Amino acid sequence: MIVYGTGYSPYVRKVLVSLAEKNVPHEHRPVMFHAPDPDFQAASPLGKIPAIDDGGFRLADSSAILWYLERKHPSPALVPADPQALGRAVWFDKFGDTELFGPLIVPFVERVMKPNMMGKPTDEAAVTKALDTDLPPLFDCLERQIAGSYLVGDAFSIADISIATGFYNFHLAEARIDAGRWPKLSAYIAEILARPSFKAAQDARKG
Ligand SMILES: N[C@@H](CCC(=O)N[C@@H](CS)C(=O)NCC(=O)O)C(=O)O
Repeated sequence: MIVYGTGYSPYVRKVLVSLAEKNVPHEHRPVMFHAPDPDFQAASPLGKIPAIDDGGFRLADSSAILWYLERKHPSPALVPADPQALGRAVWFDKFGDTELFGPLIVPFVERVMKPNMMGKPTDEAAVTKALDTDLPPLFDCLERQIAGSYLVGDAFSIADISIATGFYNFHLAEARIDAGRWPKLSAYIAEILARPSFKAAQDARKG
């Protein structure tokens, strides 16, 4: 299986973590979004990352890919079987990809991408707005949801992958979760990012 997309992308990381958890061999091609590579373009109709090519079967979108991987490589399960747990896991996946992603990626875009990859200056006011205004209600929400090592039931799942993935970029941008204000979230994210699968995905980020 070929995985397209730079490992700096939180969405690509979802796929790399899932593959590592399931121990599925793959070749990582760390292209940027909208890369002119025709094979990547064929796999990603909108030019977004991630996309995969699994022996000629092409698919884009991190959540679609995670569900595909779940059916093709069911063990270990990353999608809960219990209906209520499944519903909550899908909710967290959507929450991570939509509400959380936007403000969580701001410090990385402003402090890492703009100066180092785009030749543009950092907008610290945008970082301050994300950290002081946009993220606290979302962190409050997550703090209320955390009751153990995992977000859903007693097993690691797509919920944990989708919520934790963007915090890797958050940390790269020297942003931190205030452990005094959000102790459960801070400890939970540290634990999830320390998993070998996240470490493997982090090692693949260069490119
Ligand atoms: N819903 C998509 C979102 C993927 C996405 O937006 N990836 C970003 C990179 S982190 C991208 O390709 N951006 C380029 C664009 O939006 O045109 C997924 O889950 O894979």
